Amino acid sequence: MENKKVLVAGAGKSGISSANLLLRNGAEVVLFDEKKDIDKEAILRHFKDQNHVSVILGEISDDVLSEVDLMVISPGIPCDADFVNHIRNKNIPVWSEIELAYYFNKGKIAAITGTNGKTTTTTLVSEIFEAYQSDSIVVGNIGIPFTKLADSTAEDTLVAAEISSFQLETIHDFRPHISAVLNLTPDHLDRHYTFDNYARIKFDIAKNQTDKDFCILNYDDPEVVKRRNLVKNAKVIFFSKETPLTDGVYCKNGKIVINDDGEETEVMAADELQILGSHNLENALAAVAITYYMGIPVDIIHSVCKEFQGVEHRIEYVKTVRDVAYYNDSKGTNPDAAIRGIQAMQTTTFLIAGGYDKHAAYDEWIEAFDAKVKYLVLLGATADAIAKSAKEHGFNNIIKVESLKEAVQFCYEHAKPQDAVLLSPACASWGMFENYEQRGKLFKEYVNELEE
Ligand code: UMA
Repeated sequence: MENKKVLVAGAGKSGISSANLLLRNGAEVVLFDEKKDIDKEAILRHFKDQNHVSVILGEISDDVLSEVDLMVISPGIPCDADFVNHIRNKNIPVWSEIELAYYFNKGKIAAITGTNGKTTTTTLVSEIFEAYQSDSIVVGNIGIPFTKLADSTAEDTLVAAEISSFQLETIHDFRPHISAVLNLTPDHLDRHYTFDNYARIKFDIAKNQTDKDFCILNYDDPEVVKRRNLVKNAKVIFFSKETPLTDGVYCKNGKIVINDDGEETEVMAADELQILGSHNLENALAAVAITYYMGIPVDIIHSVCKEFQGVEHRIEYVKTVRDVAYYNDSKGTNPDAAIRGIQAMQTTTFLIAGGYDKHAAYDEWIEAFDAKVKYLVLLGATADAIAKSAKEHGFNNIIKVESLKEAVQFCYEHAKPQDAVLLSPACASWGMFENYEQRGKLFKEYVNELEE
């Protein structure tokens, strides 16, 4: 990258890390963000070397676009934005932040995608890696840009990477040793337009893999299985909750079993897992497959899996106030994830939902309420659409509120002992919050403020 002029698009986490990685490696950086009203000085403070970086906010001129050798694009920026098309028309390459990281990475990558379960699986994989050797990192959509750590990796570094469809759209050479597609349900259709297009982008995670690599797929998800042929070269390893497989990881007589070329090895009893729900069993099976084919001994996989407690913002118990238990599932950012949230509830529930509009359909999620949801407390841009859909399904206990704080307060005032309150929005947080973490943290803060 020495002396290359690189346009980094987006001045969020990914953009700042990409710019710093490029600066460390001798490039000249132009950092561009379409938002006009962000503090330029605050952005510049992220860089030790400010002589080789300039920041442009709002609009970028054709002259600047013409001068660059490469553009690195942050995941949140749609690939069909005008300025991106402009760059493409000039035949200037556009790299995803992940592609830039891969260019500098030396480690062995396990890259995990899918609609849901990515963060839980990536976290479990990273904990298994860490128990095996301290030289391991966890990066990607999970919240730590891969570009932050890519150039500190060595050949033996184990990299657990959570990868989103946004990040996969502009990869070119990115080749993980292990890839995984956990499941596929419609998400981000405002950006990818069709489910098939979204699914194809997810499978691009395996497109550069060779016959020395492995692709881990969910045998119980028909949308994944029917796209199996999109994996051209990597060896496909399936995982399944119920079907024994040659070359795969599955449950048999209550045990999690690895079948490697016809030879079965028992890993653990499925009920040793502390993470609950059948979706979490799938996440654990995937993590077992990923780490086993990465070469981690089975006893280490077992000991980490049985201690694993799950992740923040994913059906996370917060507190019980006046005999009402509060759960934070802020990471339920699409209807399918939110179905898992409501399914995990054991009692009548006040459900707080709504948020940014990704053009999702809410029918299946509302059908999954299954008489368990007592009240639907709605906020955000999708409140009206969800309310309309709920009423069409005969669910009328709905209230619209203006803020998350008001939502918590409503639940506090109306829930009866033994009810639960669940924040599981079925929508992204954007528009009202910076991200799902901020939404989840605020929810916990409001719950913790409630009087006993
Ligand atoms: N921006 C523009 N034009 C646009 C959109 C955004 O200029 O059209 C600018 C914004 O003004 C902002 C910057 O880009 O200043 C933000 O960039 P970004 O949206 O790519 O966000 P980052 O802070 O770089 O965070 C990204 C991921 N965000 C998204 O994919 C939207 C984070 O995933 C990820 O953790 C982080 O990189 C580190 O890798 C979050 C996410 O919501 C958790 N992911 C989606 C999901 O999980 O469903 C895919």
